[in-house]
Amino acid sequence: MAKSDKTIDPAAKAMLEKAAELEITTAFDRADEMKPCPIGAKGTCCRNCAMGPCRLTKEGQVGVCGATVDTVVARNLARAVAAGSASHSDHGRDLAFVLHGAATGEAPGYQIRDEFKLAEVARHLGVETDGRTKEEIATDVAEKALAEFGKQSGELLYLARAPKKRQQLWRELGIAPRGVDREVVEVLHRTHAMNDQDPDHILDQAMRAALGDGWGGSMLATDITDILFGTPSPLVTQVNLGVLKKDAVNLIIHGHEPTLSEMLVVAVRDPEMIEYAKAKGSNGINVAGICCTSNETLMREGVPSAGNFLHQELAILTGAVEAMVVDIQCIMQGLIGVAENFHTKIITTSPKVMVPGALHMEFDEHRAPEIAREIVKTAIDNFANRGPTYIPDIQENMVPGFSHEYIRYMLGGHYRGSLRPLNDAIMAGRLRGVAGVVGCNNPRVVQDQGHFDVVSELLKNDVLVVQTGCGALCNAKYGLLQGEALKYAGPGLREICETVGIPPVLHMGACVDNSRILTVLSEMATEGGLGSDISDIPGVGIAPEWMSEKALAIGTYFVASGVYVIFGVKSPVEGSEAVTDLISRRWEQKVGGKLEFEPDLQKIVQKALDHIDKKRAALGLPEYDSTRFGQSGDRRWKAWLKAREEGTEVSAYSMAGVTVEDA
Ligand code: XCC
Ligand code: SF4
Repeated sequence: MAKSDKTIDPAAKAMLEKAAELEITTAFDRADEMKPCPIGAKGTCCRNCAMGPCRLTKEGQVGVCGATVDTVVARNLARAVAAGSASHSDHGRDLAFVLHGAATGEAPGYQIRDEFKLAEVARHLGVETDGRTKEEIATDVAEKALAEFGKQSGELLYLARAPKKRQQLWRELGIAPRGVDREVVEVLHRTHAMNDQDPDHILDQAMRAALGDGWGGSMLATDITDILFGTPSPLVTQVNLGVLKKDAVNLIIHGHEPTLSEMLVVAVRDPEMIEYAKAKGSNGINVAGICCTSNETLMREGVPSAGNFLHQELAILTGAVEAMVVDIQCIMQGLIGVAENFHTKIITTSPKVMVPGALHMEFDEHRAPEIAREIVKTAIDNFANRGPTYIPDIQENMVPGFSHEYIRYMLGGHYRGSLRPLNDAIMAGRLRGVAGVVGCNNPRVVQDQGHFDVVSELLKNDVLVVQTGCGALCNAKYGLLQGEALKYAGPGLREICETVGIPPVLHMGACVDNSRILTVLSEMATEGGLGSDISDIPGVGIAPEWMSEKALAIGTYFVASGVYVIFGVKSPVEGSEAVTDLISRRWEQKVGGKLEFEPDLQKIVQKALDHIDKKRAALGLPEYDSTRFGQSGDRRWKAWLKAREEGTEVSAYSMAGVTVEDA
């Protein structure tokens, strides 16, 4: 495959050509050179003990211990789900510690920015709020949250946020998570060599651990992040490599936790720092994000995004990055090799993540502002070492920040905030259904093609799309996360977007914020008109370009919550027909949701639409008919589009403010 065929992103294409010219390899090349192990790819390699590793390649073959291929495949999937759950949840735990520090004054620089959210979370966690200071409440909230991780019995408090019917089902099946950590540990215990051997039983525990992530660790991560840094609401920012500046110090924040990156944003905006940067010959400091750190900071602070997962090495290839500051997760070790060709410093900051060859400047929440300033200063001092630069002049506007609170507010206002209009739109057939399209990039498939093709096709079919993680950053690059994207929408969806004043693709945050989607689904199910459980809703979850174990955890908690989830790329359980059947047909009988792997993008869309239509029929809703809607139209919106066509500068933000009254 020609280098430029590995991505649909013109900025990435340009950078891959640059990489070829400079003879620097990236993940795009390494994916070609590294053929995936055919046995591991199917999930049929077991290395859980030293009697193996056992590679089960022939029909009926068993491991030295006698383990069948079905057991091995199930164990491998369960372990991946546990690792993914552990990652999100450990991130959530660290945020709870920061909240505790912010409340007690031990973490100077952090504040309780969102008192409304604090009160809401306190209510969910059973923390008394009457007559108490926000610090007192936050201390208790942090302690209650931390206790959720180490809880040994009972069940997670947040399960009460799911529809009643769903909670009941979890209890009946014995998969209601007790404590976040306990369920992960139990997966590891059960999948240890020669322990739990029944695939169905093993994977029940995988669901339990995943639920502990979705309705536990991740949901706490989201909530606490909102308390500390504010609940997102729409704003305008930019995405793609063109956000890097030729004349400024460029600092990239990459990874997942917003704790340090928020402090870095404060530090780069400090006039003293800006002066220092100017004294060093630059024209100021520019900060941009990659991966989920980017999602966190762009929706709260408007920090532009340099791109999604596969852009991390490409950003360094611009030669314009003084420092890439990383914390946890999705950090390619290949960054070091690429950075060696330039002046770029890779700075690790998490006590959990060290990379040989990187500069380690450890983050400590007790002196966060000071460390942030040291890091920014290191980047500024590196500006003088910059060589030739090459920044593709490509960027796009995007409107991120659709938290579930904001969605409720935009649909019903401050006093009558509700998801009622959304349910009504689905019931009437203006919206065929909803889809969450999330997850990574994967160099085994063309970068961004899956996300773009699937989402644009769903929009055409009047499906409202919400996105998180690298999928959201992907489609932002192609203009789908702004008002102009209505050109992709079918007539009914367009009407809804015009009326409410939203883009057809809603950015809901980072990967831990998939928990926001759970909250929306739960509210849709209890609002009335769309059944009484998440599994009744005409909706799907899709991860077209997944690569991470975290994606498997997310997929699994959505399935266990009742959602049909389709993953692209390839199946990690291909080696076992029994497990493939178990996580689809059997799980659908059990929990109402199912997990399927489907590499063909067109088939993904077809399966999604078929499922949505099936759910519509089960609810007795009118059959979807695209010709029934789309006759109305917001005049201001049309004028806006026209102005845009004529080349008049109109900010996409004006869209976010368009209300029914304006129409
Ligand atoms: Fe990582 Fe969250 Fe995947 Fe992106 S989407 S590649 S996990 S950064 Ni989460
Ligand atoms: Fe082989 Fe069984 Fe050991 Fe796995 S647990 S490596 S299948 S002997």
